Amino acid sequence: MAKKHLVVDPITRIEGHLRIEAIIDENNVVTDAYASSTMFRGIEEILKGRDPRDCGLLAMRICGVCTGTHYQRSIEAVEHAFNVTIPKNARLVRNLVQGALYLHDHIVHFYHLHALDWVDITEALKADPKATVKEAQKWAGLSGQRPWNASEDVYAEVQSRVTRYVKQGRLGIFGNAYWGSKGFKLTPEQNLIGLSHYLDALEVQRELGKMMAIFGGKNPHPQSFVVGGVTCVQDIKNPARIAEFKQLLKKATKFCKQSYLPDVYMAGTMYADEALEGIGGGLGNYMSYGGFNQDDLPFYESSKLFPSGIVMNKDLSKVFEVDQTKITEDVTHAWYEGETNLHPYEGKTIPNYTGFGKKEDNIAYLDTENKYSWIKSPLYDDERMEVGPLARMIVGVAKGDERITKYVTTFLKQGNLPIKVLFSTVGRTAARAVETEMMADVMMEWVDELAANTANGDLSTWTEFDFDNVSANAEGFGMEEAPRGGLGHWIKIKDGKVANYQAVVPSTWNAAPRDYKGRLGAYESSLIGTKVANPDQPLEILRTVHSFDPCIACAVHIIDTNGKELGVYKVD
Ligand code: NFE
Ligand code: MG
Repeated sequence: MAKKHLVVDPITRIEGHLRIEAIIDENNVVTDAYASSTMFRGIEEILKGRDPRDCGLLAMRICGVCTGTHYQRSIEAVEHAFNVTIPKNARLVRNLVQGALYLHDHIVHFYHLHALDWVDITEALKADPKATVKEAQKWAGLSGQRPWNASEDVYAEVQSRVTRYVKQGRLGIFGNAYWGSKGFKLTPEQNLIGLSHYLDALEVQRELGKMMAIFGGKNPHPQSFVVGGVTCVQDIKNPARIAEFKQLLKKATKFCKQSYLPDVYMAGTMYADEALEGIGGGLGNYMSYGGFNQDDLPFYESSKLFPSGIVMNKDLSKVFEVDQTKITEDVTHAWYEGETNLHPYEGKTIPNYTGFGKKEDNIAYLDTENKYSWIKSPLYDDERMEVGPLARMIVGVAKGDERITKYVTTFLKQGNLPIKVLFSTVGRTAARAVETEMMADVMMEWVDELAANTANGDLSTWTEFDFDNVSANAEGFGMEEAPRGGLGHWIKIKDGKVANYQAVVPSTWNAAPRDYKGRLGAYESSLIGTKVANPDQPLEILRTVHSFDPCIACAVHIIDTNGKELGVYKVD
């Protein structure tokens, strides 16, 4: 039997526009895969010629999801160029706002973007509510927790609510998924737990948005950060505001420990066979830029909550240091023109849309021999890298970071899972949950530190600098760990204005197409070897791509209206 060419476009339950084409063999195993962003944005170009102090507010419009992280990186790039170090309160506030973004993004990702790859909602309707309580106790019990919102009444109510939708034929947010696929492995009771927590997480995410707004002024797109510090002076002075933040953090922490982690134990155990086979593992090269300043040195000298480093070929015995000068972007297979493999300081964003390739039966396929995506291919020292929560956990463990090692080993021990499971789709999803718990715990320390520091009378929020004397000609970068992985902004300033601006973003690293040597990007590589239970329902492809939490707006940083096929899915 001939190979089949699958097209999944658009990939839903992500941010932005992503198309996957996969070739599957006669056993429905993926033998080749291509990831393409079908959307172009031009924010880097928009920043040229501006006052560097304005970049943060514009650069954060790169994304509507991880908004505050771009804001901070942009401001840090300018602070780096100006040699400005921010005060302690500003560092803590920035950590807290970005920490809340982690909790928000990861919880929304697991429940609202990824859970339906593991959980079959229609099966949940067959569950016995009483047995479901027992089941929830079992998974929460692995880490000594009580289960989140678990009672027969709650589960029966969730069932009857969703049954009403189903009977009325309006599944709403649960419509058009691959219900009934053989790729789903949870029991009806486990599916009901997942469904119930999906609904609860809708409320939790609202509270997490409030946390970002307390110190950010608003959310999304906070606006209380400026070059030199933060402007939320009134909020850090006010113990009631800090207490409000802390209260919301406590609730989110509880949800994380009683719902998120137990559900990941549950899914991880039920899908452990795939994890042990390494399904979705991909490149095996992991990079962390390092993230969250732990002291008040400039960010590029500060000790980090997430250490920086590179692990190659899944070999945890060696960690290589990250040197930003070794980052380049290749555009051989991306819809851009000009010189390739440039460092971001010299980087160019010149669109060159060459369209799709061959057309068969009215379906245009990607021109994979040539250019086929709006995403550039970043390289580190001429190597492909995966970034994100899994990379952070792997680099942390390989570097012997005490805190990360403790959270990872506790998770694996309690779940009775070997470390090998990490190198898989399941592992990527589990790593995100582990770091969410760790982040929630660390944030409690930061908020206490902020409260103590302000109570001691330190109310400084801004470091003064003389713009006219620092700005004329300079360059700088901001590099951090955004929720989805290493994020860098590079700025060159000439005559006090932005001369060049480049952002290399987590989803650029992960969602990139092939490079000039024909090597696969992280998504592409992770799909190879995946078995699709039913090619009419490419659930397994979605599960692995979703495990990276794609954000394509970020990755490409104007919308192409040509050659876009919405909802096309083709088997030939
Ligand atoms: Ni648009 Fe983002 C994050 C950044 S991109 S969500 O996290 O930076 O992958
Ligand atoms: Mg870029």
